[in-house]
Amino acid sequence: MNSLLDRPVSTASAALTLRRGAARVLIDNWTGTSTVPSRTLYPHQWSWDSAFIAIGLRHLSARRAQQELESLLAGQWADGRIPHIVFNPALPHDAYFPSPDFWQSSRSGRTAGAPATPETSGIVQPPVHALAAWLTHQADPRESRRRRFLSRAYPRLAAWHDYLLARRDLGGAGLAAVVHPWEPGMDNSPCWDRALRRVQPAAPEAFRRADLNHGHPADRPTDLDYARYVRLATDYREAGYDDRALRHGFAMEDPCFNALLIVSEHALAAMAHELGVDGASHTARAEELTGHLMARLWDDEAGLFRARDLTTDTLVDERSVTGLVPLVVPGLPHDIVRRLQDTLDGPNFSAPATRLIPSYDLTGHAFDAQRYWRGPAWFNTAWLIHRGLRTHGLHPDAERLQQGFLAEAGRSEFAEYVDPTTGAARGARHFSWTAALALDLLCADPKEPQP
Ligand code: 9WN
Repeated sequence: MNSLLDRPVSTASAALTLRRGAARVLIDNWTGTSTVPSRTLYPHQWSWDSAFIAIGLRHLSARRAQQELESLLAGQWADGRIPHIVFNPALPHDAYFPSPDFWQSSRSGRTAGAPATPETSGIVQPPVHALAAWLTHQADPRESRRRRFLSRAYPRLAAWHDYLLARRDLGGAGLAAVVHPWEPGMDNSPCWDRALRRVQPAAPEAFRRADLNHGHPADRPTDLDYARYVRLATDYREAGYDDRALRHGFAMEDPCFNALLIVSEHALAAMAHELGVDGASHTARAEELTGHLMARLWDDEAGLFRARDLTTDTLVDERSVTGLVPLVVPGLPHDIVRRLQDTLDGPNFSAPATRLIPSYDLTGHAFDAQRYWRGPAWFNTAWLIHRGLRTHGLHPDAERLQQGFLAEAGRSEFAEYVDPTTGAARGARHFSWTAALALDLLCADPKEPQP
């Protein structure tokens, strides 16, 4: 891999140092078939992490980026779901909780279509994969065609989206729902607090956390939160992971999750075009979803999107970065784009010290600058919003965010997240998607066509 590090670049020396550091993280976290988010805290393969990782990895090795996505897709279930974790069988069960013997995918998920191997979790994460696959293809179309990367990935990614819209439209309004706080990827967000309070916690002796072996308790969810996560996952497992067989105790339409589905439908349309098949249904679906997103989740008064709690059929009264990520949707009307831009610049989300975007309202009652998803700034959401700013031609704002991103990623040693008010590093260090997305900002052609 040294040849990758030594590739000639025309950037200034600070950018070169950052680029080398980011490449080093990705090389160190590569297992041979995929990349772990963190060697310590998250030692298996995670779904949306792998998509973000591929987006950066494509600048080091397009082939390795393809393998990253292919190894995730090897864990796909016959019903189309892409599980949120694909477990590494070489690791001991106590390396991470919940482990394969908790999810029991090959046994409890057999009817729903879980593969016999590898073992996986039974829940999902945001569908950013088709976007990642398309960007990976674009990084080296010749290598992609040689390996038939798109023709193998496209049907699987289409099946994934079909699963989300056929099985997860729990509100019956055309959007995909998440059924566990781990599914929107922003696990500990105050957005889920009220709904979680309705969930009966699992008994403390029913599980043993592994995250506190590596993470600081002040950064991580509480034991009570964990007990509720365990209850929801146990109920799902006991229903055979069949979305038709239980009334989910937690069901939300999440703005970020659905925005990524829209962007990924546009990416599927681009892939279909490349493969010479008709992609009109993907474009039509993306447009329909955009209409549903605005009709169901836009809060005009607040100037951002909100999650909808399907148990009460009400919008969640919290301001979170999930409500700003839909800026990444290409077909948003101009007035919504302008309102989102104002919200980004306003008192709830503007953090001048880092120029990053907090995960939760800086003035909110539950704001906590260090506990994950309750305030800290994350690099994947910054990357998505940066892409959205560029998509809508807001280049000076995009440039400012990019400067903040690169400064904080480097200063924090590619931390999992940072305190948005000081830049202090929190969570894991040498975190893969932080490195991958920094690499992408350093290497991507700003004129790259966006699907
Ligand atoms: C549970 C791996 C994952 C990310 C999530 C992030 C965190 C896991 C955890 O780490 O979640 O899936 O144990 O806290 O919230 O977005 O995909 O990096």
